[in-house]
Amino acid sequence: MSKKHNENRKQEQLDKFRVDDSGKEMSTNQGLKVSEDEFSLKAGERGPTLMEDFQFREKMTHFDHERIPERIVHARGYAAHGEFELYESMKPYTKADFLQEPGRKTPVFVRFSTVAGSKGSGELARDVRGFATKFYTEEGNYDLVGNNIPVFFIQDAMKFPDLIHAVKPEPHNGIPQAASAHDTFWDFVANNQETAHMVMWQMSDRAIPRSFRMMEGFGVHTFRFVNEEGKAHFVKFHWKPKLGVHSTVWDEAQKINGKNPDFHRADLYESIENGDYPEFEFGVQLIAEEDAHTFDFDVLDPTKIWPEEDVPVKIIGKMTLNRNVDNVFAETEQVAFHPGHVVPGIDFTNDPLLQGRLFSYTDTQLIRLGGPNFHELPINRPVCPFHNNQRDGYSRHTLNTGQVSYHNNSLANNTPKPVAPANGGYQHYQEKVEGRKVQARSESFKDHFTQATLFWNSMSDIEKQHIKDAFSFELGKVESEAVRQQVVDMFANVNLKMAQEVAENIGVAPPQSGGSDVTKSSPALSQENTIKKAKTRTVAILVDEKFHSEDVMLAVRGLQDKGIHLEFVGKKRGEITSNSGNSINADHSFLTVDSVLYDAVYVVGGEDQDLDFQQKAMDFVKEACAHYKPIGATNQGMRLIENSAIANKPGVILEAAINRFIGRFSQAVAAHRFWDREVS
Ligand code: HDE
Repeated sequence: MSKKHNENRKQEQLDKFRVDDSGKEMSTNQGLKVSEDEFSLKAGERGPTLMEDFQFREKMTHFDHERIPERIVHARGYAAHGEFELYESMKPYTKADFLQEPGRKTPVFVRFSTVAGSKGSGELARDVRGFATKFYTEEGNYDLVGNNIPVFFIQDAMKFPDLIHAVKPEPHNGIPQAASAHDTFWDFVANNQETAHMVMWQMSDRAIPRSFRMMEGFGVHTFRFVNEEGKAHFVKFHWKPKLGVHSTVWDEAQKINGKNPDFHRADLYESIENGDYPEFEFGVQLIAEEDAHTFDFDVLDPTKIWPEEDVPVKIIGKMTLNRNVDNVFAETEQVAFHPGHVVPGIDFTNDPLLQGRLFSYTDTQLIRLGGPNFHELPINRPVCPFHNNQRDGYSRHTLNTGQVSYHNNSLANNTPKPVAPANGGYQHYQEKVEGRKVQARSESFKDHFTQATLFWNSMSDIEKQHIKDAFSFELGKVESEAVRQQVVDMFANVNLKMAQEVAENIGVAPPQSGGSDVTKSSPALSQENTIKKAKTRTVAILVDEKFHSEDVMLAVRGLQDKGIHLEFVGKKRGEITSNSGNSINADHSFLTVDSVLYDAVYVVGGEDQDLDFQQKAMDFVKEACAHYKPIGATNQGMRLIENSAIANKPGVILEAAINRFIGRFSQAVAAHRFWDREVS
């Protein structure tokens, strides 16, 4: 096994497959130079196209076959390359080579996704986000195929097709796209009550993230770390974004889907292009095997978290996403993740959800990528060499030489030969198992509500309000009164008052019994306690003719120094002249952007601002206000807002002194939202 440690190895490998067609002569796929590419071969200028036009047929046939099946779940996704750097050796717990030496860097590829929607659906759906990472280690690919929510809806893979059928558009009319707000999803929830905990997360702000860069990631299942001595620890994996965990509000999310359905991918792409590389710290929670039974939940149950206050998250490394893909189809679409792609030192547990996934992912690639050779696609190739006796199949690239393709053999000296565990060969953890063959749910998996209430208890008031609003929205769209009633009755087990308030909003009887005596909370679950930074936030500067040049330039410099990304928005795109005769270029007009696409608004205006500008700027500001966003104004912009109803609200910074404005406004941007603002 090669021990060459080179974090650029994946890039170097991919570079060999890159082709730049620009400036080149055109040819067919057979290398024949093409002289005419606009007109097919015809019998006479107005005659029929001829069958012998191989060039037309090649071009059209290739086009006809351009699409592959989209992923059955997680179809809508976006990815980037990066590197993972280890801070602290995990040697006491695992022998995984990439987790041994602090400072070691491993190339990674990460794909973020929504779950329910089709490949072209809006990215701001209320949904779970996929967070799948492929580590190209020297011992083979390790895939951590996680989500941004640490628990799952169901406990056994057997139910996955049912869950997904329930959330996808209903089969009789194909409605609704990328939405859980419909009868079949909630019917599934009420009749499969292990969903309770995850549904609480799904109704929370976690399901409408501001950015892929501002989400946590979780391995969800309990995995095993196994060290050199063969000792195992149970482990849960975490990604913690350096920018904190932040969300949109639901009204805003729905509008973003219309204004820019590519909002999340554009945010990721542009951040990387701008050099604002997204960073996530990698954390592990560890439980010694012998301690696994000391908790009030079963560590094999994927509907349970290990509260961070009970089992601390040890931060052991950092991932930086620093390179966009060259080609979305070749990389993002063809990447094939699989929880079964592990390396020595990382192993599975008997979590029945994980066990089922170990079958499903390869199976799905066979249909999606058209055969068993998808590991040869550039994005899926390991960076270390691989040899075995597997041969042939659709689209085989490798030219395996020689006579022998079987084992054992003598003609090739019995090679390729298996490698002993001591030399890096993978050996399954030798867990002792014993039991009758049964189809059953373990008794220890039957508490569905304790942690759902723990989650509820951990929320701030505004987060609780958002959860109630989300339930009211989602259930408000359910036609069946019986389903609505079943759901509120079910969630009375989480919190009676919550369920009663939701019932009032959706026209069903408030449940009279239920409630929970769980009082425990976990502050780590609330986004109120997250990291807050102005860095990489985007601010729209609304500007009109004869703006105050000196102030604006100062403010722009000051805010950019804080890492804030600024875009000028005017009545039209293009040049806008200042009071001193110089000009700026408006990046956008009120026609092409909207307040929902920004984190905050800064109104500058201008001496010549006309009624049209005033009206559009106020609409922009009012919407930002309704979404609790920071609003700043100087110069003529201040005058505009001073006379409006929003002037004295929290997070509205009206400040003539530019230096003070920069300080106060950037602090407001860092705060993200002003929930104590009353909005009508
Ligand atoms: Fe997946 N899941 N899943 N899933 N999943 C797929 O694999 C499946 C589950 C997750 O960006 C599919 O290549 C089953 C949990 C992500 O390419 C498929 C079960 C978690 C992605 C599949 C689960 C995930 C997938 C569809 C229940 C979080 C996108 C296309 C046992 C820990 C990866 C594909 C990417 C994709 C099956 C449950 C995460 C069909 C059977 C739990 C992030 O194989």
